[in-house]
Amino acid sequence: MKRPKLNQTLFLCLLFVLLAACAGPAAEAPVENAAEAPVVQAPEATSVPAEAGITHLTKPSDLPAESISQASDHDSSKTPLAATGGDFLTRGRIERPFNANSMDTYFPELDILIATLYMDEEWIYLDLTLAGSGTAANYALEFDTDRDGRGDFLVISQGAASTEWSVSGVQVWQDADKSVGGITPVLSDKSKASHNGFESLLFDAGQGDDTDLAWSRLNPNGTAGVQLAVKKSLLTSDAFLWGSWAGRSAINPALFDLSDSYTIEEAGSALADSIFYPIKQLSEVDNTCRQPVGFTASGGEYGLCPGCAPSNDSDSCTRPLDCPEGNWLQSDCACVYPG
Ligand SMILES: [Ca+2]
Ligand SMILES: [Ca+2]
Ligand SMILES: [Ca+2]
Ligand SMILES: [Ca+2]
Repeated sequence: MKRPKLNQTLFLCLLFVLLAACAGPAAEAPVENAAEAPVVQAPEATSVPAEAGITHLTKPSDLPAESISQASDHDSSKTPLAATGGDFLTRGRIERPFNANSMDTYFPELDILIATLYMDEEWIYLDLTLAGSGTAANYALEFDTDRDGRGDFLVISQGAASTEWSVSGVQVWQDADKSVGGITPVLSDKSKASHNGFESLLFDAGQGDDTDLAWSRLNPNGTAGVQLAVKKSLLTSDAFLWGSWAGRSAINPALFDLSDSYTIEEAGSALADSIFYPIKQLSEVDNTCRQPVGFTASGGEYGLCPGCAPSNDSDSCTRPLDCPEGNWLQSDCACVYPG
């Protein structure tokens, strides 16, 4: 009489094991399905607008209290119809926050007054103090990381319109083939540029190997200005030169150096006493001189700000060695090649 009871017990155990075995996969199935779902949907995500599919792991916060570098720039609001100084295209110095030809419209949002660099553990920040607010414009931070005078990276903010950090409109370009600057970096070459400027787009509004690489925002403190943030990991060196830009269509990566893309005859000059006055093809753009970070400048660096090194005085203008004496125009600090 014991055998039927044993069989019944064995049967119940077997049934339990079978149910448990079935229950296992059934319980895991939703997890597997959940894990597979994004893979199935991924191809469709490529057709979604760029910002929609971006997941950010980190973003910049407030700027550190202490800056690491600063460049002051000419204030062109002081004189109507002309710049007060700082506009020597053939030396890479540009001060043109005006419209072309008549120069009767001044754009305070394109006039950099102070450019300040900050750095923390993860980010390099550029803070641009502008003469005033206006139509959304483009701003850029240029790095020369091997200190040969050729810009290596260009971080551009296009149309920043909020005080919140955003990757929208932010691009990072590289001059991977070392063509920026043509024959002589920063300075105008004898013939106009045929090179491609910054040709490699590393980051575009969150698209790129690092979706968090670069950000921008309007100054959140109420003063007219724009801030850019880019990861320190972009740069291969802790010692570099940096400069900044404000402009509209002139902030075009393919046109760098601008001093090689326009002759001074084409570009004109913003200085009232120049024979090339007024500005013509190159207008609505401003830049700053370059400051060193992480090293002591020798004074021979291209585009270096005045006073950065004992032997450096960029405000004094001397004829470059590669400019024939007959082609030198001291009043414009320019080497001019007829025809
Ligand atoms: Ca300025
Ligand atoms: Ca360089
Ligand atoms: Ca290039
Ligand atoms: Ca050049």
